Amino acid sequence: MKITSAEVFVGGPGKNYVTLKIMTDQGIYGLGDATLNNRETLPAKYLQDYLIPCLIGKDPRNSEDIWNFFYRGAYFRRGPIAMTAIGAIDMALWDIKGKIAGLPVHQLFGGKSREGAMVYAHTTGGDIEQLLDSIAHHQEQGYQAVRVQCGIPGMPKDGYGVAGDGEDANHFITQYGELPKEEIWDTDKYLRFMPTVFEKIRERFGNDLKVLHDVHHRLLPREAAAFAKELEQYNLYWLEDPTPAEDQSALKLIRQHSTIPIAIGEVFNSLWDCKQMIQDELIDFIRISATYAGGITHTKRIVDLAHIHNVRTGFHGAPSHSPISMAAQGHLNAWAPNFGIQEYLVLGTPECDALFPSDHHYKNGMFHISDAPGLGVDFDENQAQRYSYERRYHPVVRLQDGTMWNY
Ligand code: GCO
Ligand code: MG
Repeated sequence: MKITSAEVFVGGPGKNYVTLKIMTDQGIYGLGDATLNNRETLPAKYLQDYLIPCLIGKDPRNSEDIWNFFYRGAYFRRGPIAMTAIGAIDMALWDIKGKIAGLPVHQLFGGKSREGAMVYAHTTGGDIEQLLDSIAHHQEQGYQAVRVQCGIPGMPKDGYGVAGDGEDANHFITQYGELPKEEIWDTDKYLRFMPTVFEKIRERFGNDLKVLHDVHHRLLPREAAAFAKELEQYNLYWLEDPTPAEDQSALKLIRQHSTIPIAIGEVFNSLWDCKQMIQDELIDFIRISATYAGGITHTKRIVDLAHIHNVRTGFHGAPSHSPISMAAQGHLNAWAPNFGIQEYLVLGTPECDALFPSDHHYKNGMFHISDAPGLGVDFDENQAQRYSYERRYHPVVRLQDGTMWNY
C-alpha cells in the first residue's frame, strides 16, 4: 500500500481549520487536523513545503516509522508548528489504519473502557448573576461539569473567557481580532474577587456540580499557591494554568501549600515539555491535545506516562480544534484507563456539521464516539470551497501601568 498524494485545505465556518487529506493507491484516504489556533497557515505551509513531498510513496500503515521520520529527521525538533503538522499526518494515518481494519480507532488501542466520556462546557458571565444563569443553563443541557469564568469588578468586562455586555453568555466563545486586542489585568482585584464567586456557586448549586476554573497563566507562583490554598474549601474539579507553564519547578510551591487539583498542558507540544511535571506528580490532569502534540501516536505516549504517575487526562478542546482532532481525542478518551474529562463545547453549527459529517455526538454531559471505521469523521470538499483563510490574533494582556503580561 502506498501514499499517492496529500492535500491541505485552510478555512471553515468562522474558523481557519487546517485539514489534511492523504490519498492512497487503494482508494482509502485519511484525514488529519493541523489547526494551530491563530497561526493556521504555518503548519499548512510546513506540510506543503516539507512533509508532503516525503510522504509520497511511503506505506501509510507504518505510522510509527513515519512519525519518527518527521520528528527525528527534522533535526530541529518539536515546536508547535512542526508538531501540529506531524500530528495531522499521524491522525490521517490512524484514520487509514482503522479503515483498512474496518474498526473504529479506539479498537486499535484496546477498545472502550467506558460508554461515554464526561465533558465540560464553558460558562461565563460579566458578573456573578450572569455566570450563575449560564451555569443553570448548562446544567439544563445535561452538563455535570462546567468551567467558570467571571468578570472582575473594576476591570473591563472583556477579559479572558468572559462574556462582555451585550454578549450571549450561554453561547460565548472567545472572538479573535483582526489585530491583537489589548486586555487589562489586575491580579489583586482578581485574587480578592474570585473566591466569592466559588462561594456563591456552591451556595446555589451544591457540591455535586464539578467546577473548573482557568487562570490562563496569570499568577506568580506565590500568588498561585495562596489562591489554591484559599480555594480548597470550594472543592474544585481543577484549577487550570495557575502560572505560566514554562517554569515547571514553580508548581512545587503550589503543591506544598494546597491539595487543589491542578490541570496544565494546553500550550505544550511534546512529552519532553511535560515530562517533569508528570514524573514529579506536580499536576493532576494533563491538558495536552492531539492537535498540537504530534497526533495520536505521541499523545498516547504522554497518556501512558501520565497513567503510571496518577495523572488523568483532560484534553484541550477549545473550539479551534476541528471535529477531526476532537474525534482523535474522542477515541483516546474512550480507551484511556486514566481518562478524566474532556473540554467540549457543543457549538456544532449546521455549516460545521456539513463540512465534517460524523455520527459522534454529545448527549447528557457525555461525548459518544461512533463505531464507524477509522476516526469516523469525513470532510466535504465541495463545502470547503465556500471558505478561505482570514487572519486572526489572540488578544494580548497588559497590567494597568502598561506592562505586558501573559495572555
Ligand atoms: C482553554 C484555553 C483556550 C485558549 C485558546 C488559545 O482552556 O480552552 O485556555 O481558551 O485560550 O485555545 O488558542
Ligand atoms: Mg485553558
